[in-house]
Amino acid sequence: MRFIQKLKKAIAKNNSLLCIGLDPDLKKLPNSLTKSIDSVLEFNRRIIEATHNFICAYKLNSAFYEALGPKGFEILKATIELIPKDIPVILDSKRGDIDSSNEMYARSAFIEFGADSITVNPYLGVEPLKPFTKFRDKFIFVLILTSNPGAFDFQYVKCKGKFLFQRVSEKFVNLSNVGFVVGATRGKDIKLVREVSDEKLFLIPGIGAQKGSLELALKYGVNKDKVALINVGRAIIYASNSSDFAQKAKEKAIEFKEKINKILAQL
Ligand code: NUP
Repeated sequence: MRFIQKLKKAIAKNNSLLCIGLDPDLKKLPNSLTKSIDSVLEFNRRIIEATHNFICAYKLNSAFYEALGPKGFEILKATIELIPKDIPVILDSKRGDIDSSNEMYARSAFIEFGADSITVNPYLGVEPLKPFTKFRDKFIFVLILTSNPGAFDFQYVKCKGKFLFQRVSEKFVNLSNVGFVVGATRGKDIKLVREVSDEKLFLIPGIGAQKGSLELALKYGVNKDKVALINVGRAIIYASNSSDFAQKAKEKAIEFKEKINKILAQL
């Protein structure tokens, strides 16, 4: 099924725009599990089991799996297989290279790991991203305006009267199966990206641990159908460091889902 259809169904089924970031960090695993690579799949399994009815997607940052070495790749694949088939999976690997190399990154994400979507870096240009977009049932999220302080180094450089991130978003506006990553910490600047298109789907990280504003993220981030993906990682998956971690993650997920829906109802 196409990413967008799968996402719409999951949003409707669970009445949720929440996307959970499954970024397992050995140091932060709960004390009830060994802080070793052997616990990672079990940790993910328990979080998925506890939360999958309250979210519309999972986002897995591949760095957290690659950092575990060869076994990490197996855990990444096994985690994706654990996720119910009706919930879309976004692989946050921020790929982006020349086209022949992107061909391999796309194969890896979509065929080998079975992800529904991937994040990509636009720095090498629009054309080299074709190997990703030619998978018509998949979806790419292009980094436009990121949540980290370093966003100011390049993304806010003025370029023919606008910020570079606006110019980048304009380049992708007419491509289908392409959405934008915008950081919740960017507040009202998200509006500058939304002005480029009232249709594009935004993936919005930076809520919770990075203290972005959920109100502003939704106010300026949702499209004309009132849809955006609100990603929360650490604030949910590490809600407790003892044996109740899955239950606490579930409670946090419900709390975020309800907060999102309350704000949406007022927009
Ligand atoms: O601009 C971005 N900011 C950001 O935090 C783009 C991202 N892809 N991310 C990712 O979102 C980050 O790498 C991490 O995987 C997740 C945020 O997690 P957390 O701060 O909710 O724990």
